[in-house]
Amino acid sequence: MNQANFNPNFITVPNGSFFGFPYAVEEADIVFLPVPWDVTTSYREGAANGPQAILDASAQLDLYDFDLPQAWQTRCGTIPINSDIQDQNQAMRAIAKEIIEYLETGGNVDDEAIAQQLATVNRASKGFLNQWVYTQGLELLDQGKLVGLVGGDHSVPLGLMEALAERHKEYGILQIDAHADLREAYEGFTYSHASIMYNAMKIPQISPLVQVGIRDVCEEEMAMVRGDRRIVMFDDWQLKANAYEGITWGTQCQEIISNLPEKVYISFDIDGLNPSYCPHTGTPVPGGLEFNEAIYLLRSLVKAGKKIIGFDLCEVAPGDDEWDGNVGARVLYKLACYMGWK
Ligand SMILES: [Mn+2]
Repeated sequence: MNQANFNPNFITVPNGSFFGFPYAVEEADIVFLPVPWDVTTSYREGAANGPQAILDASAQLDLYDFDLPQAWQTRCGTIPINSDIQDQNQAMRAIAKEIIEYLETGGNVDDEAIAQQLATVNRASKGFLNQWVYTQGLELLDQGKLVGLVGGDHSVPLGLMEALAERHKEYGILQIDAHADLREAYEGFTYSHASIMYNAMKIPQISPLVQVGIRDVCEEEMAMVRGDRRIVMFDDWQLKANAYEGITWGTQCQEIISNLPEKVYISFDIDGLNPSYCPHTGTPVPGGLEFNEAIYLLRSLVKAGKKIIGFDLCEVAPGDDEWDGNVGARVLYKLACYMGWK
C-alpha cells in the first residue's frame, strides 16, 4: 500500500504500523522506534507494554489536525516491536524485582548479597538496551530519518540522545515530566527511569535541559538543579501559582521556550500530564499538565521557529481498558505532526 491508495477517512486496518500508516521504514521521513523495556520500574510495572497499547489504540484515531490539515501525509514508518528486547526485558525484570524486594525489606545497595544481580542488570541496560537504541538511532539518522522513540520506562531514550549528539553539535531537551529524573542511579540501577536526565547531562552536546511539570523531586535533585546552569526547572506548583495569579499559559509557554536553542529534543514522560490521562503509568503524581496545555506548549515551540530533532514518549502503561493507550497515541501523533511541521 502507498500514499496514493491510503485514505485517511476510511477505517484503519491494523497493519503493525502506528496509526495504520502505509509507509515502509525505507520511504518514511519519521520513524517510530518502539522500545518495550521497563526493567528498572520501581513502583508499578507495565511500561514495557506501552508500545503495543499505543499501537492498538492508534488505529482508532482520526487523523485530521486543526493546526496541520495535511499532517496525515507526513510519512511515518514503524520499526516492528522487537521480541529480543521483550525477552531480555522479562529476564532482567525478574532479577530487578528481587533487588527491589531486597531493598524494600531494609537491604542496602552496597550489600554483597545483591551486588552480582545489580551488576547483571546494569550491564544489560548499558551493553544491551542502550547500545541497541543507540545503534538503531544512529542508523536511522544516517538514512536521513527523524526518530520518535516509544517507550518503555523513562530509562530507554539515552541511546537515542547519544546518537543525536553524534549528529548535532548542540541541542536542548524539553522534558515534560512529574519527576526531575536527576538521581545518580536509583535503587542501585545506574540506568534507572529516575536517572535519565542525570545521565543525559553527561552528554556535552546537550544544553540546556528545560523541565516542565515537575512535582515529585528529592533534595539531592534540587541541589543538582541549583548547581548546574544548564538545567532550568519549571515546577508544576509555580506554573499553577502563576496561572492562579492571572499569568496565561501562553505567556508561560513563551517563557519556557525562550530558554531553548534552535534544535530541541522532546522527552515526554506521560506522567507529566495529570494522572487522569495516564492512570496506569508507573509513578503517577496528582497535579500536572492538562492534555491541551502540553500540546499547546509543543505547538508554541514550533511556532517560535524551533526545530524538533527527535523525541521520546515514555511511561505509558496500559490498564484493563484502552484509555492510557488512547491518550498515548494522541500525544504520539501530535509529537510526530510537530516534528514533521515544515
Ligand atoms: Mn520520567
